[in-house]
Amino acid sequence: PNFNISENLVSNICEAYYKTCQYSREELASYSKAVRSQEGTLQFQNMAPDQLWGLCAEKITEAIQHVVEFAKHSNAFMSFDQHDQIILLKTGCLEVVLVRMARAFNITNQTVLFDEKYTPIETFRSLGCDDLISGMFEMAKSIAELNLTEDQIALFSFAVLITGDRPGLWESNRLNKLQSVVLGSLQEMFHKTHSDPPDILTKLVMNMLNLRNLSRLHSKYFLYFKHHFVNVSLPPLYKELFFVDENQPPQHFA
Ligand code: 4D8
Repeated sequence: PNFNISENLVSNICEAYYKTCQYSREELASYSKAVRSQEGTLQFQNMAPDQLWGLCAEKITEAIQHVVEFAKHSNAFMSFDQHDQIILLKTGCLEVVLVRMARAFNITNQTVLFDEKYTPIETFRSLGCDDLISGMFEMAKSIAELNLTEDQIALFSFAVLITGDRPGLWESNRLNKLQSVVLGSLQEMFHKTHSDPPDILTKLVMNMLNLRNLSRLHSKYFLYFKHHFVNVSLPPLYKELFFVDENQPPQHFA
């Protein structure tokens, strides 16, 4: 198929996104009054790291499941072979979660929605991976500051998902072309909402590189935690996505 009929493409991506975004903007805003108290934050800070890691893995996995659904609802994504779909989800799902994190990030008080409450970065201190967590918060903040509309978040997260240069892909060229079409539509949208469209697009493209670095950093910590906290039971999907074992066929995407 070719993707020149970009109007259909765009509306299908947005629809897929609206079906799977978990919280509407209104819901997120209504949560914003629920800010975790200092005592509440301390409770997490004093938690055993393995316990907090397990909890974070659970939450991230839930968010990832919605990203998998997002991909499945997109005709363009589904037009690729399952082989490529799996690589794209494995390498890109955390990046898409981080794009989605920007919507659940409150710039005014630098908090993120976690376990029903907006909570500061200190909540995650006991994990002992400050560089990863602060990188994630920085990323959420820098995307949130761009004031994207929901349609724009939909297109941007889709562009991240269909990155064509992940190792092992069969259809890199077609993915790259599709990504250009999506980014082109995104820039067109910026003409209606932003004063300097090329500038916003440049910022987003820079964020894409940064997202990739964060995803790598997360994978490193994953292997480290998995090795050190052998007793934590993790969601199967989380293990499958981030535990690099070439001999293990994927099972939990269904
Ligand atoms: O829509 O699923 O409800 C964050 C996780 C977001 C990490 C989730 C999280 C999200 C990253 C839990 C732990 C982003 C939403 C809620 C849970 C993404 C931190 C906060 C989803 C958007 C906000 C709202 C800790 C949802 C950064 C990371 C720790 C590691 C050990 C990797």
